[in-house]
Amino acid sequence: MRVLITGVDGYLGWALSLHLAGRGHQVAGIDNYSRRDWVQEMASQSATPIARMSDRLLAYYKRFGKNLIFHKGDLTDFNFVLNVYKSFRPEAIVYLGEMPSAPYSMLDVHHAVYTQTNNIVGTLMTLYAMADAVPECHLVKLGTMGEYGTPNVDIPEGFFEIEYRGRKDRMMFPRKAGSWYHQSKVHDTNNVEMACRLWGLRSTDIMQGVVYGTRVDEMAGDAHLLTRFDFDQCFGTAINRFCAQAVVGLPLTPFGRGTQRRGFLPLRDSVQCLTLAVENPPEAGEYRVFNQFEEVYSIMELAEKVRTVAGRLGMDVEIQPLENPRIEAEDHYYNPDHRHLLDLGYQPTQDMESELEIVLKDLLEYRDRIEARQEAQFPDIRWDRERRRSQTLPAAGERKAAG
Ligand code: USQ
Repeated sequence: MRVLITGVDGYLGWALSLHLAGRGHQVAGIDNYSRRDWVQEMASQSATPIARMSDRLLAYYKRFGKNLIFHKGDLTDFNFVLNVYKSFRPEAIVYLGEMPSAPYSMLDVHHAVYTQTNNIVGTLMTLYAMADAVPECHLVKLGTMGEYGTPNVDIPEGFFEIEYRGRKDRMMFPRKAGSWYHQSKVHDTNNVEMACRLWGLRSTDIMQGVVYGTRVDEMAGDAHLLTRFDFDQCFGTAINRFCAQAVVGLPLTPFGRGTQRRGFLPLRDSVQCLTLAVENPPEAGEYRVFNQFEEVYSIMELAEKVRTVAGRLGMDVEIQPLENPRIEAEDHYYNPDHRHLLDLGYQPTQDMESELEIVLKDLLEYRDRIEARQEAQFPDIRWDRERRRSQTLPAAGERKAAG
């Protein structure tokens, strides 16, 4: 199939491009390198060294042949997007090209507005470009489990039956996001669902849990093929941050009591699930939702797991909970459904400890790079109105770290 990946230079995008190429798909990718800029803005860097795109492509061509066409450009530029869709004529678009960090979006008004503009406008441009150029194409849109928040009821996959005053309907399950970033995904969800209903487009909206890990098999043996791995307070996710903290001897930092529960999945499973979605498209006009995660854990359980595995590798790791900088429920009910991907053949890795061992061993090689940006790990972006980070920051993308 011809598959276009937006955000191909990112954590998931690069890994997915390798996996799809390994399965014989023809891949095109779009990126404007903003992830590199955002992480630099946070005075951090990827633990794994990321080559410039031209070198990444050379390594890719060596392994998979010349079946990745790369376009540098901005997803909020309609003419650019339309021209790429017209020339490549994708059969599936995997839309990963969004600003993915909750803390980054909570920094200040500039970062909140930037996040929502970039994410919502970009998705809307894609819906219009699809309708104009490739109306049969399948949009695999990356949403987040965080769209639902943590309601005190079971969470279905997207829709639920509602009965009110004796009448029944099937409605989108209510969303209750906890950051401007998560909220941007809710708005995307509403827009994508409406475009399917009005224009007959087809889409799979992926409510993905927290991803962790350094590898997919296709990266083996070539450091140029590694994907990025962030550990700073904005772009590092909880488990990845814990692993980075472990290898440089910092205490692991569950926020608050660490009793928050989330769905998690390794990078290799994320890529497997996105591929299943691509290879099993919905009907024209269908909008479907996949809740994409493997298992639910509390943050403290994860910190314990990282400590156990690091201990086996000879690292002496402490867990030191920090006052929670976020406003989020710590003790809450959490029971999301996740049946659709299993029905399509998703085989969960189910071995978190082995995966953590791979991550820790990979990171030990790049210990110096984590140590060099150690300060970027400390969380000082706060959710509450009164105690938000006090310094005045310039608009997103304009602040560059020294060095
Ligand atoms: N947390 C800690 N300590 C840390 C970092 C995070 O306790 O050092 C806690 C947070 O308070 C939160 C949980 O871990 O309760 C998850 O935080 P996270 O930073 O790993 O993930 P989150 O901000 O929710 O965002 C990440 C990705 C985002 C994706 C989302 C899926 O950055 O792109 O949408 O995971 S989900 O969490 O299911 O919404």
